[in-house]
Amino acid sequence: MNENKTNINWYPGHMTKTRRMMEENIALVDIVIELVDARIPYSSKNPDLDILAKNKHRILLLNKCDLAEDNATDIWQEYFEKQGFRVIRMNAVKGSGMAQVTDAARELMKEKIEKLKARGRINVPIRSMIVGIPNVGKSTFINKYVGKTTAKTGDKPGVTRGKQWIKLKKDFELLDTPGILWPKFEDQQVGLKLAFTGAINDDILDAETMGIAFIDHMVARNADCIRNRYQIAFDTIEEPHVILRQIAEARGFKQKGGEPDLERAAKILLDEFRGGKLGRLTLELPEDIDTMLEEKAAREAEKTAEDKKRKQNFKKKK
Ligand SMILES: Nc1nc2c(ncn2[C@@H]2O[C@H](COP(=O)(O)OP(=O)(O)O)[C@@H](O)[C@H]2O)c(=O)[nH]1
Ligand SMILES: [Mg+2]
Repeated sequence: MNENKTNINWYPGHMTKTRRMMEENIALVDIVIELVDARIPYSSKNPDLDILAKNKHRILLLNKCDLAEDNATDIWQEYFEKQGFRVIRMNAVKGSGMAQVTDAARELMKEKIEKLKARGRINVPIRSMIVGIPNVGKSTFINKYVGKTTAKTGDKPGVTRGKQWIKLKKDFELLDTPGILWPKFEDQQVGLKLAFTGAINDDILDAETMGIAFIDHMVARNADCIRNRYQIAFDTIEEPHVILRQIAEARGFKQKGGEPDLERAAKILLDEFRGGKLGRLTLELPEDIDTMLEEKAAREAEKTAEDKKRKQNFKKKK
């Protein structure tokens, strides 16, 4: 992806406040359940939660599995399990994977609960909260998970300081509002993938730039998904903007003067990707992340070397 063409800055002003609230809420729970987007499991994972939820049990939900490639999801599941996460594949819209969440939570808490019971405690509720970046499916998950059978436990003054808990089972309570986490800001590629999936606002980039970046990304990985969807032929070394033009022509999108309407084509392309119409697509694999991080480290090393040289030259001149 061209580093210069796009310059995204989506740093939210109120991140400090969010972080503080998150810390307070995490302190109240036993388990932090993070949702990530199975199409971009790395890019949609909050970078700071490892520190924020340091001493907590963690469950990772690979959500929107229905939109991702199964074999890629297998790879990601293994990747995160190796890092010590309890991983559950999820389609929050359909409600698949839900029962596993409660089971996993009970299992994670088993030892602690047994200890408490041995000391005479009768009911030991497991408390958890849902967190994740915007649009990852938190509300959808909670609505489906909670269903109609449960009731809010309401305020428990003194204990929860005004927090609302949803009692899901006799032994299971969920904080009723999810924690909205900030996305990664570390790399342009991450930003673009967040934009492709709709995790960050569309108005950060103009549609045409985003469409071209998306084509650039997809053509290298799976050109056929675009060829098949729009019934167009192109070589994988073709310029992305030419492919966007082909899409506009294939769909008959024209501007007033008769020129292909690239903006409309780009919007449709992204919409169709998000809606799963290009097929089930995972935009990144662990190996891509390794490459990205290596490239980033190389860039930084180069910059440090350049800075050093500049400083030396400056000294020499003096
Ligand atoms: N295909 C698919 N769409 C999902 C899934 N989970 C959530 N969505 C959709 O993603 C969008 C954002 O979901 P929402 O729950 O509002 O995300 P939140 O911002 O994290 O609360 C909505 O259009 C949901 O219907 C899923 O597992 N599969
Ligand atoms: Mg929501």
